[in-house]
Amino acid sequence: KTVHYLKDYQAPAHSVSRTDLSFDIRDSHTEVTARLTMRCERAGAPLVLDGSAELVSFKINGEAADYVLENDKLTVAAPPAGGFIVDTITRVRPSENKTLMGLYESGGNLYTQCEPEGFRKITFYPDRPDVMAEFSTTIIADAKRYPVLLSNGNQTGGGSLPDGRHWAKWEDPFKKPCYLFALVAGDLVRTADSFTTRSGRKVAVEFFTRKEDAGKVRFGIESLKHAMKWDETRFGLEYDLDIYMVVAVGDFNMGAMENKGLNIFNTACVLADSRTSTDADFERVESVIAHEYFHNWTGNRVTCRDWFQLSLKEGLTVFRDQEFSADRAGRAVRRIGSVSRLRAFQFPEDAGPTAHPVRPASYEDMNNFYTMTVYEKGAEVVRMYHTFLGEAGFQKGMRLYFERHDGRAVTCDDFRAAMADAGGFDFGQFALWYSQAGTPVLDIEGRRQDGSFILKVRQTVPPTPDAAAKQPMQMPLKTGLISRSGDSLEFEYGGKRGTEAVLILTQAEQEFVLGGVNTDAVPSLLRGFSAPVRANYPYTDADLALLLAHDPDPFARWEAGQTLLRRAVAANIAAAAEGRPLPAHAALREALGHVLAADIDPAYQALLLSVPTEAELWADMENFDPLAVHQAREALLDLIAAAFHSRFLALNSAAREQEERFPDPYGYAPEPAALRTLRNVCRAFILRADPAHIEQVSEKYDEMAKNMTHEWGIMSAVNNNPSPLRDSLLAKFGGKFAADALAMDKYFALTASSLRGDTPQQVRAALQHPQYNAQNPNKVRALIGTFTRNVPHFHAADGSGYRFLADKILETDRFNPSLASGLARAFNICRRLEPQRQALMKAELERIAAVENLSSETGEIVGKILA
Ligand code: BAL
Ligand code: ZN
Repeated sequence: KTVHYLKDYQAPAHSVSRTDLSFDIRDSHTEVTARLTMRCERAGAPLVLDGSAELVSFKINGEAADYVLENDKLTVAAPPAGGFIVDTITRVRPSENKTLMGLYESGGNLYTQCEPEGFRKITFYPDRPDVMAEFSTTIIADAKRYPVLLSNGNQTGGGSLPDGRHWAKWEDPFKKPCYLFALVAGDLVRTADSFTTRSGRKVAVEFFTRKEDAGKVRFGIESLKHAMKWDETRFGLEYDLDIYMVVAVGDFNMGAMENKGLNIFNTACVLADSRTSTDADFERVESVIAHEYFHNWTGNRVTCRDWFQLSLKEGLTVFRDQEFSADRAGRAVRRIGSVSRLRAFQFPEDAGPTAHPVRPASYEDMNNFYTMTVYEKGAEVVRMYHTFLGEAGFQKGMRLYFERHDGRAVTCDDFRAAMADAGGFDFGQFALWYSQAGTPVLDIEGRRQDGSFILKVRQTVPPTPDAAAKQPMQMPLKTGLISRSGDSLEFEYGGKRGTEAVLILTQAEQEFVLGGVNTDAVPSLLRGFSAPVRANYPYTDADLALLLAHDPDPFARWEAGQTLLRRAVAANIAAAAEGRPLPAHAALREALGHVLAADIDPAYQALLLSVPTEAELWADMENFDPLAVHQAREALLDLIAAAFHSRFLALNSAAREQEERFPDPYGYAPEPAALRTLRNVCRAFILRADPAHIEQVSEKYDEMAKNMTHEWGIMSAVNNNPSPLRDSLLAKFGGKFAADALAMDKYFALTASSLRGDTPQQVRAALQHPQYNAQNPNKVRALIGTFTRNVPHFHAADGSGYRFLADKILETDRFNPSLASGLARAFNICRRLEPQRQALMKAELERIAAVENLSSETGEIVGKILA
């Protein structure tokens, strides 16, 4: 195995100023002609090009050149000094390429995916992000089979050729690394629109889909135009080409890809209509469309020097898409959603065998580093700059970043320096956020003393596989104080008086004196989740109930409720372990009663009623039995459902009445969507309290299923129901949406997430379903990926769930290693499980590791878990 280290970085020995490509698309293969205009940047260095395609011809300055081709590297020992031309011809077979990297076929059309290292599957090239060139692309293909021929930039030529063929030429005037190259050829329908930039330039907006999907692009187009406008208004950034294209493809490893001027999207992240997409799907489309658009500046104009710096573009761009979504609608709800995701998926990663810093120090296969840590924790790191500097200071930092680095490939340190220099703020210690893995823990105590409230904060960063000893980090702790009567108290801090302050943590142990506090107070901590940490404070249940009722910060208020809920699950676990009856949770029920009666945003109310997921609950557990946690959580849900059955019925009816008053009640818009979120929470509790209610649901299904959000909510609410009616409803759902691939993903997810005893058999049967396709990542994630989050079945005590997953990983690894290694991450939890399950999981991991020809991607993940 080859390990790549950040410390070994060397600037490229050869640069490329122009890359002129020609793709001759034939039935059996595609011939790729590449002309690279290169220059030697380090005298005497050999020329090294990455490539794994079949090489037909290789010339330097028009002459056949001597080279050695080994391990996907072509080396010329003594290339010319100064400038020279490299001409290569390669042959690729897109229809045989099931990795979905490089040039591949999906549904008869051709698409590319080059990030991070797919370009080398197309031609021989210095496939690294710090080699930036201007590209031209000529595509020649049969006009009937491939009427649409697209690449990056602007189209500068095209026409007919003999034998029914045609050609198109595209030129991209902006220098870019090859990972941003894209090509699409196929029979696609174009939906056109336009956007006029603030300087008055008219940009063509074109979305391409298969014919049957053309009716589902309107929302994506509108989202793009909102994103273009927002980036001008909030970040002062304008689009730079004359055309912006988005292509939807059903077979795609990622969510979407920001190729310059020619984004390629997983259909799941661009298509939306309310009959087949939930409100959550609409929101995802809006945010992913925005994310890819925002990359045009943060990623494309300024890119990464090397792949260790991936978070430079991803953390920043996630922060930007989060802010966009928050500005569009529901800042509080969006923020809590991001924090929940971070806690459910990134915290476990940061506490497990694949933990790595936001800027990893090493990798075996870069595909394994498109992680929650690089993306979501990276976004939290960017958010902390924003919290320290404020909006104006942060934007000043962004302007300086672009002034210094536009058109270049740079590092996370360059970004940090721009923020520090523009803001006059010392971010020296902040560098640790890029080099230390692990979620910091804050143990906080508070006391009143001499008219002040004193907070004592102890900070520890846990050991991770890469490093045991950690240093304290610099971070903002946004804090308020709430009086016993629920008022926000004023206090003095840092020479200012107010109801909120940002405390700056820098040391392992620190005291903060909040002055002028003459009454009993409860601290409201980590407001807005101001740093990606676990914060502990010895709150009483009464303190938490007070914060849940009165904290003006929506995150801190929600967090108080979550802490109460976590404590309730923990109490259930303890009682069950000791054979005691489960507690009655009177204080929690009282607090939830207030939440149910509160006149608040329904989407926020729904969040306050959500019990933390198992993945979140496991966060501070070792040597645990996942089933015991699951049962304790289920018991709490049962108790809440029973205690408030009539309230949930009433709330659901009230929300329905409000929903029906909207002019377009079942189309997507934030306000009715918020009502539907609440309604679906109510439905789940109602069916839990009264499983026989499925009979009415079944009778009235068609009347109730007004759009996909309703259908999804109803189907989710009956999904664990033992009645055969659940099976007939699910079968009906599957029949109704048989022709819609994205809706069928929901069918498979429902099948795999049911808690019913027959789920493993149903999942196995689904593998044979005519609409299932083991080579399609969306289907595999919907069925197999969902199954790995089905706690009682995946963690079945006999190891059958682990065995099933291992079989699927091995099958998938043979043709799509990225997809397989993603599935393997479900085993990350191994070391924290109780010994028997740990042994069962380990046996499956060892079975995978022993397979000959296992991919380096899957091998890296499995190897780290077993290490
Ligand atoms: N760059 C890979 C897909 C994304 O993060 O936008
Ligand atoms: Zn991205």
